[in-house]
Amino acid sequence: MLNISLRVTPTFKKCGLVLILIISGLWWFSLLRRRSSEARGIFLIRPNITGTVNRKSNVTSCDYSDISTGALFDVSKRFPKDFILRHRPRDVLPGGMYAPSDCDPGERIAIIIPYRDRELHLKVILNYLHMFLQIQKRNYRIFVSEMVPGTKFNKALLMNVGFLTAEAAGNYDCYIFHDVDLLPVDVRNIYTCGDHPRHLISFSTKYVEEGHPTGWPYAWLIGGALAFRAEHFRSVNGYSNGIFGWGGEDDDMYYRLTSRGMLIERVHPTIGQYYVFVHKHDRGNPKNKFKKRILATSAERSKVDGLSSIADKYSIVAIETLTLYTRILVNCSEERILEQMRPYLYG
Ligand SMILES: *[C@@H]1O[C@H](CO)[C@@H](O)[C@H](O)[C@H]1NC(C)=O
Ligand SMILES: *[C@@H]1O[C@H](CO)[C@@H](O)[C@H](O)[C@H]1NC(C)=O
Ligand SMILES: CC(=O)N[C@H]1CO[C@H](CO)[C@@H](O)[C@@H]1O
Repeated sequence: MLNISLRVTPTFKKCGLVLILIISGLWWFSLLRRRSSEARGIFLIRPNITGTVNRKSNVTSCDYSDISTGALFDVSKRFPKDFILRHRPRDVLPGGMYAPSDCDPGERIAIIIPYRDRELHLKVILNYLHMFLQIQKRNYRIFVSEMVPGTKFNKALLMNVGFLTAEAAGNYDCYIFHDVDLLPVDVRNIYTCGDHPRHLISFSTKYVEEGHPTGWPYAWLIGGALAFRAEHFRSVNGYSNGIFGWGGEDDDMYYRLTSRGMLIERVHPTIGQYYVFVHKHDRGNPKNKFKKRILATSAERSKVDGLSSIADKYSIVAIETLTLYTRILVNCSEERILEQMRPYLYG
């Protein structure tokens, strides 16, 4: 047998490395392109809920350099819930739409809140977010995505349906998935998308209470408030459809993003502060027993479990244009979805 010993010069090594980088870059690029074109055309178009606040053609762009307000309240104190409940948002159009009249923010955002049985939190967050986003001069619409009574909470599926509905309604520039019990404290934390998916939280009172003095328990945490451009969200195939009950969907999203080499931006801790309502663990929303298995299969499963496979898994029971938000009522069959996910859940 020939014994070929290949002696590599440093330059040759460098060239090889660059070549490998280029090739893997191209491979990722083609993968992402393929994924995003695959996902297109599957979602439902519901023209009846179209409606966004149009960009004004000749008003000047909003100036964000003059947002000097910082924190709206002191996170270390009791949250002024009564004040927020009394506060009535003004100038909101039906469906929870708003755009400033004196300037153009240049970006339209959809806030998507997956919701289950927390009426007080919903009231507080709606009042609060309208105020917060109006101070920030954002052009936005708030969607609340909810399961029909009697079904188990599937937060990730609700977020997917919220995304598809919002996209069909207004083809937004930016989609922000937002928990119902989280209040952004600092107005300088502008609700907007970046070049990468952006996690808006870097400090949360909930984690301080749970014994993490930095307000931050682990590096890969991306739950709570996450901002995507549509192409970011589509390139990871959205969230999983098969996570019922409490927990796992955000870590699953983390692996979806990182397995595709996507970077995640995070808002600086000085302004990324959130107040979190403490609540007892919801009844009727048990911990997800497949969590371990789900997180072990995230990367592989993300190719087939998400926006690309959602069409036959849910139905929209109603879309209501309410005073402060657009309500999306969703039905799905847990048994049927889990049956389809069987190979990933039972191994
Ligand atoms: C904006 O456009 C409208 C008509 O489209 C015009 O009446 C108005 O004067 C314009 N305003 C400015 C500030 O240019
Ligand atoms: C939800 O779907 C199930 C079938 O999967 C059906 O029996 C039930 O009536 C639906 N609920 C509503 C409120 O549409
Ligand atoms: C064609 C159609 O279904 N139109 C409906 C759209 O939604 C509004 C309420 O938001 C109804 O009043 C219309 O009848």
